[in-house]
Amino acid sequence: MSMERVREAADRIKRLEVQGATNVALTAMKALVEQMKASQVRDIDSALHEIAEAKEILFKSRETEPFMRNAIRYIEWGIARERWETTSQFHRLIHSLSEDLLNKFKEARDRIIEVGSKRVLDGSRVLTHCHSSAVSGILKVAKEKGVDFEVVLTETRPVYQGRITAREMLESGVRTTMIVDSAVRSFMTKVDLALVGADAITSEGNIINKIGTSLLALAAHEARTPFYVASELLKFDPQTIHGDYEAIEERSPEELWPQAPQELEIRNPAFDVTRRDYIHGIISEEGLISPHSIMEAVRRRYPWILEALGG
Ligand code: RUB
Repeated sequence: MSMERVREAADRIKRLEVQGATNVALTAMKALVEQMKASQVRDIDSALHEIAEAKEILFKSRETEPFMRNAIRYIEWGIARERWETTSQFHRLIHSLSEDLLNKFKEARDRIIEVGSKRVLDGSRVLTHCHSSAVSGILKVAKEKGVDFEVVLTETRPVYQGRITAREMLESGVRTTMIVDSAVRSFMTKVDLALVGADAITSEGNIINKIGTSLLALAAHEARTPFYVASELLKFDPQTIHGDYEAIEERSPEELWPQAPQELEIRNPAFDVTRRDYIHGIISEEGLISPHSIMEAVRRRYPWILEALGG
């Protein structure tokens, strides 16, 4: 099988045409489902073989994306667990597994927005970094509810995802100020809340998000500004339970300086780790939880994330 749809999605993800953990997971899952619906698999072995091929391509597109990996493993796990005998039964199963997942995504996001929007208070200023659809969702709903607040956001070097957030905020009528990433400490005393998204949550309750997030958390800690993370527990990486580190994607040096002097070494990690000690709370589908209780929350809500871990 050519895996055309999967390859095309992986390319768009790699190029950042699709950006943010949630959009990446949705795009990867939809591509896999389309590919499987077009395929003529007749038995479990050939189905699992095709999924393995798709996983190989999609997982490499962006390394630090457990949400995408969990979504694909859910489909794989369902195919291995459910009874199906014909190609058309297989196609129906794929369809219902993807519908289940989409419902889980939606339920989780709705709850995060409901909980998170209560943390945005009248007269307050919220600092954010990068572009997170969870954070944008919270801020948009707070605005719709009539809360009068402002947003301060970083431009987010090197590829300026802050501009995406800025446009969304302005379209929603939120007063918005952009700062350079290195101005975070200067502005931390002028804001009431720091709110970011996440790409990954580890078993220790640490979170991984756009490079610079951990600096923001440190500055928030020093200024005693509450630092919250809005994230689906679906971003939990089960491999961290076994001691594995979450891989941090390293992107092209060209993003920093195209045609830089050849002898210059450029490093461009896309994400960094924020220790749980700096996180006031994770705004999740299980409510506002402490990073310390992450394992219980995942076990309660998504036992399959722990069961479906198959590489
Ligand atoms: C995006 C980023 C976002 C998280 C959460 O990085 O760090 O904060 O992915 O996003 P990039 P969401 O632009 O490199 O993908 O809340 O949409 O899942």
